[in-house]
Amino acid sequence: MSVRVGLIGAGVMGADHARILHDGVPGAVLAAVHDVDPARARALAGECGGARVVDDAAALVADPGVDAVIVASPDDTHGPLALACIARGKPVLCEKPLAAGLDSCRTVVAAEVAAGRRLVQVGYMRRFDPGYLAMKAALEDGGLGPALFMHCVHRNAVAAAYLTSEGVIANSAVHEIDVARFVLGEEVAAATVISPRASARAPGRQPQLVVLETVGGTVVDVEAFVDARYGYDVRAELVCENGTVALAPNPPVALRHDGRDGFALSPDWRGRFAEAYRAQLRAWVGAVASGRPTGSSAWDGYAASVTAAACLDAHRSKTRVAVVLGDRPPLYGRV
Ligand code: ISE
Repeated sequence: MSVRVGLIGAGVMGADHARILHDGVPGAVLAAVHDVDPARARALAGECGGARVVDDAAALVADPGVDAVIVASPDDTHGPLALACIARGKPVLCEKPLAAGLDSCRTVVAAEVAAGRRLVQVGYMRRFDPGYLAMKAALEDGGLGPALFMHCVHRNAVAAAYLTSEGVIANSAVHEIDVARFVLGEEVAAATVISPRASARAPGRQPQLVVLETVGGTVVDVEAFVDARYGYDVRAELVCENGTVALAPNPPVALRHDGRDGFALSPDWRGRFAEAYRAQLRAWVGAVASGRPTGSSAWDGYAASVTAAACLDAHRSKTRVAVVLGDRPPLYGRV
């Protein structure tokens, strides 16, 4: 029997999830869509197999024809909707962040712990990217020895005018926070942030250099620059005691066109991480069907948000700030 998925939020990411689900996630069907703009919900539902349009987000969660929910609505709705799904015992794939604000993140974790089972997966899709998975496998294989550095680059071609210097950390670099915890299998102990001047094209926000120290002593540096113009560019290299492992810099084919010889870059994350998004949805649907959770947990979502908040403190105070997570509930196993 197919998992009947309800989608809340038919914007950029919601539409992407709906299309991937419709195009081919075995064992799942898009059953219902809600958006604050009903016309947008109707258009997406029509494009993706004619799902029902539901007027109200709470009604979609409660709908007996919906087995599991994708939340891709604005950040401040994530926490309340995750709580509603937990209360109904419905699995939820929630776009990042887990919730707006650390108190709200803690409330979601506490509700899940009280429910006694993992229902929340946070959409940190890089955990399903073949490159990061291979990097993690290479580290775990042991031949490279312990990791010393993880060097990361996160560049967007363009970003919304409203994105601030803080948003560069909380909205973009937070992906490196999550994936560094995933690859290294460790929590972050402290954060420092250094900011260059703003670029002329975006005088209202500065690029950021985030430096994280893990509890085991690995240093992770992240250049986050959302006005790079030339394309979407994400890189990572792990430097270990006996060697290095890096994400392959180029797609499988090189292009000669228009007087140039080189590699095409995606304009944004949907193309660069297309495989990761598909694998994430497949894994989530598999987890819903089997009852064995996967991906970034509510605790991972909380830890990423606490670490991002420490980075924001470090950015404001220009000091090194400790990351304090508190005790990890047994429900979540190890990092
Ligand atoms: C965006 O919100 C995302 O989540 C993308 O994955 C990230 O690369 C981008 O920088 C963010 O703005």
